[in-house]
Amino acid sequence: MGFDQSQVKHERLLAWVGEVASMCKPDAIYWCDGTTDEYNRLMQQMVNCGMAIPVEGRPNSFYFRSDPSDVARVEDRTFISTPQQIETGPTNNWMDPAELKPLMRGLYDGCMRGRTMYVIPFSMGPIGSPISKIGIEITDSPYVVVNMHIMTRVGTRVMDVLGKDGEFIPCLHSVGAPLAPGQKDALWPCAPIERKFICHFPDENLIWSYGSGYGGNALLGKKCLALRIASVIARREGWMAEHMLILRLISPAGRRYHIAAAFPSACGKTNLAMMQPTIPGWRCECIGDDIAWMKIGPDGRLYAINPESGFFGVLPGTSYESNPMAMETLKANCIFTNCALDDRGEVWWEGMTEDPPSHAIDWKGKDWTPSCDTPAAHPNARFTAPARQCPVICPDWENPDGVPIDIFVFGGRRAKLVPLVCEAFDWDHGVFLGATASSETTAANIGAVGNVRRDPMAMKPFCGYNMGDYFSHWLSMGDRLGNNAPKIFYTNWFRKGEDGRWLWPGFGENSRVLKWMCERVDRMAAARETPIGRLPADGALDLRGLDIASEDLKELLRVDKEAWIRELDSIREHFAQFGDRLPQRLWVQLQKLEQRLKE
Ligand code: OXD
Ligand code: MN
Repeated sequence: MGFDQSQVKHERLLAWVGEVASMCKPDAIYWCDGTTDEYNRLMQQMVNCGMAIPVEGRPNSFYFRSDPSDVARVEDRTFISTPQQIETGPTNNWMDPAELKPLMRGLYDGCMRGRTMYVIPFSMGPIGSPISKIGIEITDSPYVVVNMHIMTRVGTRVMDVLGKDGEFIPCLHSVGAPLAPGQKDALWPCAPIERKFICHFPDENLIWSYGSGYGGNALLGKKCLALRIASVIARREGWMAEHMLILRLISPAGRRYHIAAAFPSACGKTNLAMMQPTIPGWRCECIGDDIAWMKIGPDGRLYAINPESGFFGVLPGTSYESNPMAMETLKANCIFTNCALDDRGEVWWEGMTEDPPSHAIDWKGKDWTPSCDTPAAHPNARFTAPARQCPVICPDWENPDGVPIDIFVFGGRRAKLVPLVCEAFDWDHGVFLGATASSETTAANIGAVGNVRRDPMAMKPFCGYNMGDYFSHWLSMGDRLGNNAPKIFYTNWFRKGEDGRWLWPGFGENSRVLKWMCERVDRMAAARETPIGRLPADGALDLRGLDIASEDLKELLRVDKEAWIRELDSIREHFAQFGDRLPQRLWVQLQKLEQRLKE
């Protein structure tokens, strides 16, 4: 029944757990051992109180509905707290720790009354890998515990590695809904939006989250630790923590290429990570779908691991057509949050099947039929699935040494202007492409949908320090990698024609674009120089067997100089916000782009 606290010999850990307990005042403390038995027991408790519903037809899978206010990451309520505001930069919300800490202590005071406080020892990355980090999450949410079981490596083995004095990153989470004696619990307890706080104290490697049970706000190993805090540690220690999928592409000759790709939330990262190439003989294996930690190896190349052990993916739009490997991954042992349940008790979401069920209970628990004008599943409904269940998981996905990266891809969702693919002239130009990446916003973050925003390296919501310094870190990694640096590309799968139609079919057909990149690495494919970068030369993209109109292809690869010249001002404005923290080398890149466009 959990890990026995008397076995814990780590004084600092015991002291921290004691401090948190006296502040939050839970009814009980439970140390998680990470066993299947523990998972089953907690799930059963949640089923018994009506919070979880077993899913029909998917063994050991459960369905949850969140509170309607708690459906996505809350960027407005996410803070990076350093003594000097300049250290967090213009893209983060800042608060002085001297102000934020007392405010948070006030909220945490007694916040776990009536609840159990769970202590979750977890490893980001294979346990014991030199790239991995240990965290301890304290939470009062059993939903968080079961999700952490899937998304990270939890339990006794982590405690063994931690020993008496190992380093850990303290992560404190509460749903912010204390219970008075006899008070009935909500099915999804959380605090109202103005009392949600997702706080990071990078100088202390500390995370304090309050008021939300949603994955990105509550599973603290993911965005908070593996990106915001890890990005700060990575800069300090000379490695990289990036919002990137990792995949291995294997050519018919058996040559392996490793690709790490950064796209903003809900731009198809999970689909690309598990993509099934349509080009005969090519195969793809998935290593990770969201986060890459990368270090320079003894041979001077850049090696990547996926710090997570599960996928927390968007359900709407996931189907046997868009992502068959994800659909296979979801057959058992999964958690579904905020989709719909049909009359058989099976999960359903928009885009899953061509025909919707004739009746369902929607994500708010209301009757739903196809004639309703609201969707049955929330657009940011999610699955939590063990990575090992993915049929194309790479045999090296847990290799503690990681895999050597050949190619970086940046991208975003732009209906106009940005071509299907372009290759950077060199590392600095690649960093420029990443630093100016832009995308139309989606449902993964609360706020307006469809605005164009700059999302450098897809890290805008996740970089834990001044983004100007982050760009400098990228440049210095390139300097250290020299000739071993991965080649950098930029893609846009979402360009539309005048008639509003997507011009590129996407999904498995994206393998054609990745193949061109691999051939560029091996100097086997031709490119044409344009002012914005190198694009596939005529005939260089392998389009055999693809039915695509030649005008569509032309439009996909068109570089509209006039429109790009109009884009320069917005890049200048974007760069200007970083003041003297923006590396001069990026201003030089902007000047060069302008010259090339005006030549
Ligand atoms: C995610 C995100 O959940 O980027 O992965 O929002
Ligand atoms: Mn993500």
